[in-house]
Amino acid sequence: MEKITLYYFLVNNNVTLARGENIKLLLEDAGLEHEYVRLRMGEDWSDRKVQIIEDGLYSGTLPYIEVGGKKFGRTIPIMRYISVKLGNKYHGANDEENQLLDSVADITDDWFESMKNAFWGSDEAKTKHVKDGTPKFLNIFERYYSAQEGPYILGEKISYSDFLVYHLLDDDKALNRLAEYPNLQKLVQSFVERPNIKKYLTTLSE
Ligand SMILES: N[C@@H](CCC(=O)N[C@@H](CS)C(=O)NCC(=O)O)C(=O)O
Repeated sequence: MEKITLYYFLVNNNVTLARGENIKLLLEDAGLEHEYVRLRMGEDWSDRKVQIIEDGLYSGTLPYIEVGGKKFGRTIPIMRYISVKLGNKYHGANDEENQLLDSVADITDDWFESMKNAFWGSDEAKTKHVKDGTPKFLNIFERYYSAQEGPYILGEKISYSDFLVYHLLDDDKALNRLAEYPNLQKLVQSFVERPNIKKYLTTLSE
């Protein structure tokens, strides 16, 4: 693929927090040439929002990517688009596998929304999310991953949904809450050992 430019907010001064990082991880894993442009909410966002709506990203939201002079929006559709461009590299092998990936991806969106509402919500909402919200999603995903051989949702082959689940575990500070979730542990152990991911994660801790 041609060079990809990814645009997303820098949330809370944390370079990995929130939606853009799902795409960043996929770009790293695939070894694609890319640039990651970080925008700040208050600064130039309102002008940029008007501009991207004019350019056809009608929801006016981040993340989006620019490739070959065209813009493409929405996290999960962007991941699917890249996968398709790479010959379905991060898709399933048939309609049923792809339905499973769709379902898992859809639930990660519920999880993200729950986490986001707690993040911007009251102390009480935050406490409730940590106590009830996170375990609710850990249980759901443990069930999904325990139904497969693993380590990934489709077995040996990684798919775009695995990136979404891994990154939510990270965003929701659940990577160290996996003692009772052996299949999610297996996912994380394999994910962080993927050569390009391992290299990228090292750059984050430098
Ligand atoms: N489901 C969409 C959500 C897009 C979305 O709501 N993005 C937020 C940031 S996470 C945004 O752009 N907010 C600023 C705005 O709506 O003006 C996706 O994953 O792309």
